[in-house]
Amino acid sequence: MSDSVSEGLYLLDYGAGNVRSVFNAVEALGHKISLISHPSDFDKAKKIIFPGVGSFGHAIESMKKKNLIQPLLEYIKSNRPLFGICVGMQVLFEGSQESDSPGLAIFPGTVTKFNDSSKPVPHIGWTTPVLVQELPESLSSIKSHLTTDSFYYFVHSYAVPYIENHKNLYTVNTVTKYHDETFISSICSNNIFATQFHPEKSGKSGLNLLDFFIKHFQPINTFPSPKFFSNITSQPSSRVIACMDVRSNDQGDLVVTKGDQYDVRESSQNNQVRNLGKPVELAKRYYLEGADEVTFLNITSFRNIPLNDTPMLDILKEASKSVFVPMTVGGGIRAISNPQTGENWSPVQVADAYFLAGADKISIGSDAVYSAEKFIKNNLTKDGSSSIEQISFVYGSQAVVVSIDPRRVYVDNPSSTKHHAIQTSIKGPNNESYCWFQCTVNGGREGRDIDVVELATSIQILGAGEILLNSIDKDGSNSGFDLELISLVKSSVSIPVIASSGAGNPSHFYDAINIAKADAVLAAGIFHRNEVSISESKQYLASKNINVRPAI
Ligand code: 1PR
Repeated sequence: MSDSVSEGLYLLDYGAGNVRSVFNAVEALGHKISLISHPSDFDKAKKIIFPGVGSFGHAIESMKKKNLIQPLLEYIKSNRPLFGICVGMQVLFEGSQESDSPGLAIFPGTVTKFNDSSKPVPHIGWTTPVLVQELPESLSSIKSHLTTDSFYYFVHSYAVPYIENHKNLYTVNTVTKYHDETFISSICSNNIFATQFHPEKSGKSGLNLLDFFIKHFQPINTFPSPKFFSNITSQPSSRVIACMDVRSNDQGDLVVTKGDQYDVRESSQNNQVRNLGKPVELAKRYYLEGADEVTFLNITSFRNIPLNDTPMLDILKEASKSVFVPMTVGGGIRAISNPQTGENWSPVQVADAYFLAGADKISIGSDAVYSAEKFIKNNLTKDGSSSIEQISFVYGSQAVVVSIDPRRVYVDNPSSTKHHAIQTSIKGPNNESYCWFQCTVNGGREGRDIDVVELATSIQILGAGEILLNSIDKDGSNSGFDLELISLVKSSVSIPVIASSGAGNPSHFYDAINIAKADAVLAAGIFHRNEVSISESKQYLASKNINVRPAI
């Protein structure tokens, strides 16, 4: 790519969010991009990409603190192109139900919260934008990027609702349907192009769209008279996620390992840690095979200080250069103090390090259990002290996943336990017909007196945006997911639930989605051992009429 195309291309870094993803996506396209981090940088900019991750209020307040609001408004007034992404689109409106801070009011309207009584919220997943307006000639080539074959990645609880025939709709480019609500998924007005979805995390479709903006987008001063298309059929798809459990092996290298009911040592080979490959190489492979997300779990981080675990941060940095779908990282996300040096890190500082290294979501395991226990003890009162509350305040709940490691505890009679017990078709060792699901910490090593329903409902109130639901009983078994566990959790919360542990073939994915109503399915062993590929899994799901983003 010639430097003239890239010249003057800037990325607005207001210090709250993962700018690395956009940076890497632009560089992978062969362009150069510089950071705007000071008001004077706006003068040099010819095109700006304005990525937004996190909450509306935090984005506005961070920009205020850095004195970026006035220069941004002047930049927009000067008719130079701007590409707003997600919260970078939302702040262009007058305000949001998410915050009392006013927006930039470039566009009329308020960003509102999805209604979670009928569907999982946040909306997390891949779906297609639907063009609702005839576009001007200069934008006709954008149409090829906004067809119903182009899936983009959305992650948000708030959106600008689409109101048909509203007088301001001349700015609407595409809309997207999320169950019963239709919202604006992209706008195009004069010098502004903005999307609710994340092109930098939308694989090839997203990279093409960014490339279009960088190479071809010019301000459009005249729009043809509105001519709306009303065939809005897009619907969210089910996600297929590849998970890598990462730890040091006995030689000290970070490897992808895999447990059998959480035991990652191979008894037939001198008790060595199983080594199933290198994390970055596997992540790249899964991206190319069509994974909708990749997850890294640093499974022994409870033993050490994750911020000193720079190899894990290096893995993320390296993977984010070639993996353009969302990456989640878990392991050791909590408040940390180092007794040797006296240093202290807040949970947000620990999360910052992971986000800056390229993570899009962080996953909290043990610390979520302790937070839920405290929340229940305090009569369901939030006091702002938990890692979930603190990180979701800054990055938004959609960036906070809670990873649950439950195991079955069998009872003869539901009244013999204070915990939520279900009747089960998988009988216990003494032929018991009931069980409850006990939450554990430290990689399943310690059982706690809290069940999965108590944990799931508490962490939702504390601000988690998604649940990664493992099962110690099913982990590594290839015998299918624990459908009873997934159904129980799904019926207890309104946030999305990722089914994990036990996948042995694609029909297990179908059952988790179709029977247990999981929002996404995750597997490790079958993908690492090449028993089933991600594309085969997706083809199978599509053949069963499950809406999935086709593998690329
Ligand atoms: O407690 O915040 O430090 O987080 C630690 C994280 O590491 C937690 O998310 C916990 O689930 C994970 N973890 C800890 N120990 C293990 C272990 O295996 N010994 N891995 C572990 C959990 C479960 C899944 C696995 C699925 C799918 N692994 O990640 O990938 O079960 O496997 P399958 O498809 O092969 O059946 P914290």
